[in-house]
Amino acid sequence: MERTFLMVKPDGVQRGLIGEVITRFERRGFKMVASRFERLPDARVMEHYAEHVQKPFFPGLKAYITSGPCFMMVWEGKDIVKISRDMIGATNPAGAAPGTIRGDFALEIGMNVIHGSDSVETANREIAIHFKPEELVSYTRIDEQYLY
Ligand code: RTP
Ligand code: MG
Repeated sequence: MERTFLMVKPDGVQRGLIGEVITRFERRGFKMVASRFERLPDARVMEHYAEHVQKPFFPGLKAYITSGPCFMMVWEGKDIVKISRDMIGATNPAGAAPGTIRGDFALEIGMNVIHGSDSVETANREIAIHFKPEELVSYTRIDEQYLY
């Protein structure tokens, strides 16, 4: 089954949106298989945002993402990478559709509440950066027979 890496960013944590985010993914039928609440160490920020390290917005992004704890998660389900990106909405909340997480809760590109992996390949890379294989649990949700 496909997996993705999701992270409630420091603004989302400070605004009390962890539960809201989890509820949306649970209701859709997705299954959380790992989580951790932590302030990201610099080295892991560089690894996670390797594609953005040279960009002009990176210093601001790094300061923001290390400004407080993040809620890190691995979720599992059919087509979860594409569907979770759709549920999260556009990177710039100004263009995020109502009904998406960013479209409902954010106003600024620099404080957009949540991160989600943008491809299956990226998801596998990000899961490996933030979690050890043994931290991912395997279980069956009781409603899976009606979801699949
Ligand atoms: P994310 O990685 O956080 O899920 O967001 P994303 O794929 O929608 O956007 P991405 O292009 O990967 O950018 C990563 C994060 O960097 C910040 N950003 N700021 N000021 C800017 O122009 C700018 N561009 C990107 C955002 O916080 C974005 O989520
Ligand atoms: Mg991204």
